[in-house]
Amino acid sequence: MNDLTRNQKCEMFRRMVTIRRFEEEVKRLYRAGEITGAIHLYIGQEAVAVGTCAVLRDDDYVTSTHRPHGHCIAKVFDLKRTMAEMMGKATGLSGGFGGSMHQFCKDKGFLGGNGIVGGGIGIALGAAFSAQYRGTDQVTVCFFSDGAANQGVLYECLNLAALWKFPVIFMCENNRYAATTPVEKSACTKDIAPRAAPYGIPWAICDGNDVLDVYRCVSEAVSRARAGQGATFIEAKTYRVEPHCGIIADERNKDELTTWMSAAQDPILRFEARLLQEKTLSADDIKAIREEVEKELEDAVEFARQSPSPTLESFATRRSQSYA
Ligand SMILES: Cc1ncc(C[n+]2csc(CCOP(=O)(O)OP(=O)(O)O)c2C)c(N)n1
Ligand SMILES: [Mg+2]
Repeated sequence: MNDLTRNQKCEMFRRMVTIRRFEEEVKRLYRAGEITGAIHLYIGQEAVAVGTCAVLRDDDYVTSTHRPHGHCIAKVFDLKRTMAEMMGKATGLSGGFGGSMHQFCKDKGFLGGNGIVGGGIGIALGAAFSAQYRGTDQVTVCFFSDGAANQGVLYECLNLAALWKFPVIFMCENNRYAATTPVEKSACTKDIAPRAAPYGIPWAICDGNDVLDVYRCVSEAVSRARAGQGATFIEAKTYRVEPHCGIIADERNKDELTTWMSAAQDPILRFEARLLQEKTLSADDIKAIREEVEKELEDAVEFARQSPSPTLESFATRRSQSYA
């Protein structure tokens, strides 16, 4: 994409590496017992969150899923408070009461992860309605995956979004699995995005492992939404590299996994190769970015470890703030 500056591409690369390293660290801390509860890792899908959120403003809205860390980092970019929330600490984005699946940040328009598959879709519709009603040009992006694409709420929301021309983008991350069910066993068609066609909603399919392709596709959708032309449905073809969550056995074909993690498919390696090839970044720049990310991650873990646990009083304060 020629319209992106060096700084923008650099920032996109940094955020993708940050998400990858954050997730690897979460996995390690989970195994060490420092993070508890269920965790769903976003490794392999970094280009979707980053390519999408790079188009958005701070006052645009995002709704997420049970796999929210990547979306949260891409939109909010506060590693300390995100890691503190993972550890259930009072300094966390949700005051330590949300954990992995319920990170939330009103100031940056991050309307939360969601333990209910498809639960974010109706919330996104409400946020889009609110922006339209208030006469702003804010856009809402609703992330969900192939499993959620079979929930009835999606089709109720597509209908209303089309009818009332809501400024909303339905971003379906087709990562090929819903828990252990491959998409071929849950979807009657190869592609999910054309399901928007009968509602008159424009749709597109992008390479979810190519951050620039995601950015291009979302840019068009955001322009349309800001111009009052309504919703878009995007399907990003990607792959969930980690098992569904910490407790479920992974019975996927190992060759499939190897292919998606190869230099030709891994979203970070692909972007890195491109940045080097077009001389946007040098090998030294890449090394420096990776080192900075390590340092920021170390600081975030330390911040989370040193933070206090929430108290009952902080729960009451948080509730009254949330509804203010
Ligand atoms: C309404 C509802 N049904 C079932 C579940 C259990 N569940 C949690 S995650 C998941 C799979 C979701 O798959 P998908 O939408 O493809 O998301 P992905 O895990 O690929 O990100 C299921 C069935 C749930 N949390 N909520
Ligand atoms: Mg899925």
